[in-house]
Amino acid sequence: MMHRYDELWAGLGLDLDAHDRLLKALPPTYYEVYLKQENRPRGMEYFDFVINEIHGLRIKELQEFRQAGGKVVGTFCLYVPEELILAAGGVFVGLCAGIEVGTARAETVLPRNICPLIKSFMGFKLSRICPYFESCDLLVGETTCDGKKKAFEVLADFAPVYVVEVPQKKGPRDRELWLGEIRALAARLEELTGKKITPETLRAAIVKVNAKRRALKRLAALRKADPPPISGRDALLIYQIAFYDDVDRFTAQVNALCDELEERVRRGEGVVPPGTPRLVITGTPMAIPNWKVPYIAETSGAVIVAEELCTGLRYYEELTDERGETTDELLASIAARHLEFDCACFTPNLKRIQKIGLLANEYRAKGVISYILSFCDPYAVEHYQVEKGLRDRNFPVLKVETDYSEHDAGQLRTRIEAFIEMLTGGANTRTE
Ligand code: BJ8
Repeated sequence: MMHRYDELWAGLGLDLDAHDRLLKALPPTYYEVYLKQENRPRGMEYFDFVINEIHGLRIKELQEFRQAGGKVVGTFCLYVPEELILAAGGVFVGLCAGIEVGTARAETVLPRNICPLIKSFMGFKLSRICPYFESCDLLVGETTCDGKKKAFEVLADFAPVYVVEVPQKKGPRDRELWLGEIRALAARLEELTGKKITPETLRAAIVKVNAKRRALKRLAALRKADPPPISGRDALLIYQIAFYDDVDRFTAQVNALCDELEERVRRGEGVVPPGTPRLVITGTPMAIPNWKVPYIAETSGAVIVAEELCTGLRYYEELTDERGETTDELLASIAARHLEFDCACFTPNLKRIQKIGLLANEYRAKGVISYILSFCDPYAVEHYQVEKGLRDRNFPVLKVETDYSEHDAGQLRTRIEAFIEMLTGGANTRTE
């Protein structure tokens, strides 16, 4: 049962009726996808609590922080470094949305046939139903895909927006441009918060975020066990919460969960029987509460053991070098770290393709789901390379192109079940 915070929500200017409809939609889904799972780790209680209070206690914390003079910065992409926001004394929140809400409003300013993630965040803002959006003092967008890049121009009519230019290649000239963008963002954040970014604040922020990433890496490594001690759905939920929660508290909770999972692995205890077919998911991010495909896969006889997603490996894999002496050296480390992971917006992007194969190998996956949000050109076109790379390594791949609606859930289940059946039968072909 979600608690109500009407005064807080009204104070933020939310449309309370529309917000109520959103809140009502979530509990049955959450029960079905999460709470019904058997043999969940006890440590998931904290993350259930965070979801239950996602529009309550965390928003209250953000408001208290703002009332004390703090600034909240919203982002939409991994290429906007959270370390910088923290070093400038701000708080970072991820604003990508994974639910079909506010579509009618979004379509007044966007084309109908656009990626659901973009439509969803625009719908959230225009319908005034997201307390995170309404808590932000600045939104930082980026020039990754064309849809987002142009959507930020529209968004700027409704909220303060700053856009960083992300290069499309990773050569020396691109790295130089990117470092300049990181420096400029640092200056913009200092202007927003009125606080200087110093080597000390920057290093402390890097150490803090590295600790969060290390905890997530630890969690990921435990999923190599057969049986895995935690479901793919629960791991995804944790990655999604990483974009909202207080960094230190989240890190401590993930580490506490890992202590429990280590015990489970030692006892050979898991969430599925040993030998359950293991899957890797790769592709576009799954923003909260987009759990559709993992839910279907894990209720069709498989278990997801790794995600080559921004809500997964791309978020935590690379750490930032903590060793620089000056602000500029540390900014350079942040810039370098952010060009280490591989979004399909870059060209060429073959390291991503190799990574998926290595991941599938390391996690002993039987197959890979290539997950693409509808109208996402970068990932849809790059699927060709993904499939080719996986075929070379003898990994079967299932391409799933979908949106946030439930209208294709039945059809998806049929396809995913057939894929899993094929994997367990030992066949090795493509399923389209
Ligand atoms: S680093 S994946 S978070 S850009 S799904 S909006 S690409 S049309 S979200 Fe992304 Fe940063 Fe890359 Fe990650 Fe466009 Fe595709 Fe939509 Fe996307």
